[in-house]
Amino acid sequence: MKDILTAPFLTQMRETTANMYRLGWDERNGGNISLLLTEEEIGSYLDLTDVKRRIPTGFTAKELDGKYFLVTGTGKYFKNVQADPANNLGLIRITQNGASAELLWGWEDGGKFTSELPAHLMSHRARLAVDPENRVVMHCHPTYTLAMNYVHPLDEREMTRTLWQMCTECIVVFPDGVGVLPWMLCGTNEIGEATAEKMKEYRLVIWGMHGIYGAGKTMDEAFGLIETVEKAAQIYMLTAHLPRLNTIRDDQLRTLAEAFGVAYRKDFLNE
Ligand code: 2HA
Ligand code: ZN
Repeated sequence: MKDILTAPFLTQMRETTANMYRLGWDERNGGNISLLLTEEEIGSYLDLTDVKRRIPTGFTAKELDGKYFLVTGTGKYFKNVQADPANNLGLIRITQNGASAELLWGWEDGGKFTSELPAHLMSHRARLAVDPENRVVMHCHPTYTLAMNYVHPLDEREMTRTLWQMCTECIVVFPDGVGVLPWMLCGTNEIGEATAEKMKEYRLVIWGMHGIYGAGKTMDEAFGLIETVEKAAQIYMLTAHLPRLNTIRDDQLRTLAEAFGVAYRKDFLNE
């Protein structure tokens, strides 16, 4: 067996959590990531018959049975993942119609998966139905995105259009826009179901006054989506209280989207 600490997926997870921590998106135990892995990817690092523990998930999702996920742990700090992956991360296999997670590696101190596992697994299921190559679901609390939630209508069309106006690249990076949920209790199956419902349509979902979810084929895609929204939200927060002299007009946004050939939410722009 090869040393799992040398596995590319583990390196990626350590680097991503470290980056997110340093960007200020994941204070204390804030944020969580799940990465879908294949048996081929992990088979040379782990004995897949050696189940350390079985942990109930509290929900069902039969489409996910037999799938493997590398997941951040509940109560764990992104700040600590880089130096101590074996206590802060876990690699699980989903079984029993989604009701059980078999721990194959990690959480060596007795820990378990993020409290947001329902939102993650339900979002994986929703994204996989739209894009069979989706692998990553990422949640965090980016500062300016959160700030914007307090001073901007929590409306998908309005929020997306404002973000698109803040940086020329936005409509090209997230032409599908940003889904928005009102404030809801986190860590529940209800917010998981609501997030997954939005994920059928969007790769980005804002949790009102809490944070954001991003999904993608790779860690870079999910990270890049959130990073671009956060940059746009930063520009918004730096300018919202000042007289607006210039903007990217709707016809210019349309020109951009068409020049880059992206399928954008035409209904999110004004005539
Ligand atoms: O895991 O971010 O939403 C901590 C959180 C909960
Ligand atoms: Zn959170």
